[in-house]
Amino acid sequence: MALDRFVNSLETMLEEARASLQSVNSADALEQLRVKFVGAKNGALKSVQKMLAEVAPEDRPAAGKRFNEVREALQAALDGAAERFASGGAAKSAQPTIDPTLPGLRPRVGAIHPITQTLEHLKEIMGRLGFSVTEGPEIEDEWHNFVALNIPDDHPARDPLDNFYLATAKSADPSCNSAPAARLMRSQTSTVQIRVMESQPLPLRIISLGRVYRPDAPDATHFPMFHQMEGLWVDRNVTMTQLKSVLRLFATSYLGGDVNVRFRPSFFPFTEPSVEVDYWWNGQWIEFGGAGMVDPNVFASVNIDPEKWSGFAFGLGVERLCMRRFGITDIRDLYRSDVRFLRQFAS
Ligand code: FA5
Repeated sequence: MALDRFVNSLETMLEEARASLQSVNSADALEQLRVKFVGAKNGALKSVQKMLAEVAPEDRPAAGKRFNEVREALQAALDGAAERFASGGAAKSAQPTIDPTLPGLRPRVGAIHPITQTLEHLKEIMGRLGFSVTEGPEIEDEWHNFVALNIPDDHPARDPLDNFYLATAKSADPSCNSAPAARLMRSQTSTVQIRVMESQPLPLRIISLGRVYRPDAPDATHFPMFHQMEGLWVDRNVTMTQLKSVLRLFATSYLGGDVNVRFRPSFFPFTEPSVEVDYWWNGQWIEFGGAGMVDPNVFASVNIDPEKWSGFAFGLGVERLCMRRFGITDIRDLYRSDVRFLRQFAS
């Protein structure tokens, strides 16, 4: 074989290898090129090397020299491409290798918070008992949180240390001497009783669920922010018997037919008579709400004639109901935002 033809074959191969290596875009493709050009068995270099035996003996030293040069150039081109992958070069990031046989990652689906689940469940039960849902604001004035609920000025429930009062700005008008109206984060959902009786025609049968705020020290059953469900039924001849029936029906629907519920005589300024309602759990009575017949003074503050109308009201602690149902023993766990804890209650 003529020297020219041998050198030509060598150079064509080197050119083809360099062109392929320039556009290579994955480590797998690079490995295929390595096998194609320098593979020990059937690589292109090996084939050209076999042709060396056919070169005339006098040309062999020159052919051998050129062969060695091309082999080194080819190896350098392969090394250069391999380095680009090792250092995360453009070629690597341009098209990451994907193994379609690997099992997929299951995306985590969010879950509804146990308190939200409880709120929905309570609405559903009370809806079946004929109560419709109403809402009220979380920032309240003293009229709705106290005055109209028959809680006088000197009542300990109005102590600034027992409520979250908001800082109120003084009027910018210098001629305005009156003190700005006090506002606070509502301490109970009973505020909604007043708002509903002020604005809706009688008879009424409503519930209202939402957040309330008190500066209570957190412990296993207390938190400074919690939820209440308020209920109000005003009609002709509503009685205490109906109140007890509704609360008992509610408790057995929500907590189960075997739940042990008791009513204790108590006092609230806005109901007369008043009771506190407990359920039995883990060897102790847990108070989950207060209730009673609407006090005539409350009716008077919203211009309802107590001679013609009567009503009952109740306010239940939603967290305590939720805890009993889900078997949660510390209220603080509900608000630690620890998804490992909350995920257990995914519905
Ligand atoms: C009241 O808030 C009255 N407004 C309830 C009421 C409404 C009585 C209508 C009569 C008529 P009390 O302060 O007891 O009542 O709170 C009611 C329930 O809220 C309690 O039984 C308890 O379950 C829950 N609760 C009270 N404080 C906390 C707290 N810091 N953390 C969690 N739950 C609480």
